[in-house]
Amino acid sequence: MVTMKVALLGDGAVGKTSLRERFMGKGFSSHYSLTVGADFAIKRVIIFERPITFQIWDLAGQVRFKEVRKAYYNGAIGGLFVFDVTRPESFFNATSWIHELWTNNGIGRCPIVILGNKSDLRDKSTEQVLSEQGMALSEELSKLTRKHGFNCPYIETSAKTGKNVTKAFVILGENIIRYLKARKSRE
Ligand code: G3D
Ligand code: MG
Repeated sequence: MVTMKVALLGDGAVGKTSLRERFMGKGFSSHYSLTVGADFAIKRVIIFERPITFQIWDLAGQVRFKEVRKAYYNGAIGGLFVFDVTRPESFFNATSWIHELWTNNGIGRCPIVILGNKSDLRDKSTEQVLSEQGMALSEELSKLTRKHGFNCPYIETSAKTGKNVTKAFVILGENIIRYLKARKSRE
């Protein structure tokens, strides 16, 4: 059984915890790690017809200091970067979050899926991050990862309605498998 540690990244209140809850279903249990200042929850999924265990890490509150976040990223093989489509500043922080994760593994060496969350609020909001901006970020990051066997797709989600939530995690799992295969074949 393959276990994949994946980390949720992004500013406070963009919906990271809600997305994880939606994906796990009601009544899941999580385990808090004092050293990491975060908790993880386990979910088994089938990806490319193989059973995989996701260990999904979520920061407890917003940890301010980058040094503390090191342990959070340690051993992560994938990340979901989440921003709020109605809060542009949460999108502009993308590179900072993603590079912090990549600092651990080497630039481009850890699959990432970009999630534009709260898509259900898009029509009600005056401020917006356009789909085209999400796509452009995806394209930019994918230039750095393609040689490692995967892209960094952009997906619009809603933790409220459930739109694309399972899809986001499954695509991340698929890209992790692609990455591991590419890495193995190069050894
Ligand atoms: P975080 O873990 O990234 O800090 P949370 O974010 O999951 O705690 O979500 C912050 C707030 O946004 C919560 O509202 C949550 O219900 C809401 N939220 C999360 N995802 C969505 C979404 O897709 N659509 C809408 N409409 N709301 C969402 P409260 O009011 O509990 O603070
Ligand atoms: Mg949270």
